[in-house]
Amino acid sequence: MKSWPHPALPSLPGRGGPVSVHDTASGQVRATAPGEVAGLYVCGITPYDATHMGHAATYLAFDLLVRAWRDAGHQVQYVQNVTDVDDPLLERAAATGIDWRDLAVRETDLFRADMTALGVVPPDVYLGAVETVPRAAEAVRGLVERGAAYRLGSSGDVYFDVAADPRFGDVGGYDAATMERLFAERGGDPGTPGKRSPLDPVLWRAEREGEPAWDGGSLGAGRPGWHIECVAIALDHLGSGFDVQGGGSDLVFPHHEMGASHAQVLTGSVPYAQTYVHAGMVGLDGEKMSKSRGNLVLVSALRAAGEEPAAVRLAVLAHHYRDDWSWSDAGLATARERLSRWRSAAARPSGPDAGRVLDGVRSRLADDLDAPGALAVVDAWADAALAQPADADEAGGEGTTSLVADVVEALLGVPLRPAS
Ligand code: 5CA
Ligand code: ZN
Repeated sequence: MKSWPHPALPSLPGRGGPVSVHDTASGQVRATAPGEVAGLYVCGITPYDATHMGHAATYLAFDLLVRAWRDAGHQVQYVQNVTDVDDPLLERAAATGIDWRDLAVRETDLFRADMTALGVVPPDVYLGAVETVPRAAEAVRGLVERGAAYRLGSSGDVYFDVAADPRFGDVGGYDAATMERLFAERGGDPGTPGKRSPLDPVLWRAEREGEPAWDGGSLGAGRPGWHIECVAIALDHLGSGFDVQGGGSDLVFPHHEMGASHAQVLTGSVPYAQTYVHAGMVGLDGEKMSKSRGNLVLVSALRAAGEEPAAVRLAVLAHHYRDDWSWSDAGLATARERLSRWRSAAARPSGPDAGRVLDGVRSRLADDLDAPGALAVVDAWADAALAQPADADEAGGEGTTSLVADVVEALLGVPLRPAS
């Protein structure tokens, strides 16, 4: 699947230091320790509706990680999926009388346009579930061969036996009751009769009347379960033990827990990912923003209303990626003002010491992607620049404003120069 165009990344003097992020599995902020190539898998959209600010915030969080890793001298192998066949997509397509494939294409196109506008660095590998069904089916057959999966006689569906992974539960660290609750809330089927454990997730859903299906070889016709799709793509393009598995915090359980277990049993290698990084949930009026609730602020609607993407970006970056927060017009207004101040300061011929901005933004981002801290560094510089008479002979001298503009564009993705 094609991804989207790469934003400009001005080069900066020197290098950023090692990047630490919060790991859900250990509950600690830990240094990522990639080799030359840093491996990142971020769970992509289910394209049955337009991108909302919650999705955008999650992709912006990992965009900061990619930028910080690049600045630290790593190449980044960034892999993302599109869940372009799944129950909610099929249901929405049926309800609106549109072919599910057309719906997925339409919403994925809109997502690409939104990501391009927001200056999000694209994944290097962007793959749909549909185009990777054969790989997912192979992974399911591998789990059957290892005795970690079983077929339900009633439906022919194949389930993963969570007891096959002694480390099951390590990603989220939840107790059994919480796992059961979250499993039921987030697409699982704890009540399906005949399962060994209520938590066992489906690996291969046998063909149903009116649903798309693919040849699964010994599995019969059907389609893969959600978790194994991501695992098949990640193992193919990153291999076991890659650096960061990312997504929103609603994916900790069951999605990332099950994915880790599938992969660990399939490969015999532990851990699946070195670090599990989760972005907080963005809400509106105190409720999680979600397609199913319909309380959405869409990136495309903001763009259509003439909102500048750089302001939208700053409205998101004013929040730490791990926090849950609510989108508001007031937050967007603050972001517009900030953008305008930064631009006024950057338009001056010179300003205060830019090296402190470079070091400060680098060190804030290296510390668990502290975007609000990075914004405060730039705010302090802009305030000092604007407080000086326009013709003052500044300490930083010529080139300072240009370096600050490069720092802000390369590390925060916010262009300060007038569009040429
Ligand atoms: N296709 C699956 C992942 S394989 C999926 O969860 N799709 S999604 O469209 O529902 O969400 C896409 C990404 O946005 C996921 O990483 C999800 O965790 C994140 N996300 C969804 N809702 C929110 C929200 N309200 N706030 C922050 N992130 C969110
Ligand atoms: Zn996923």
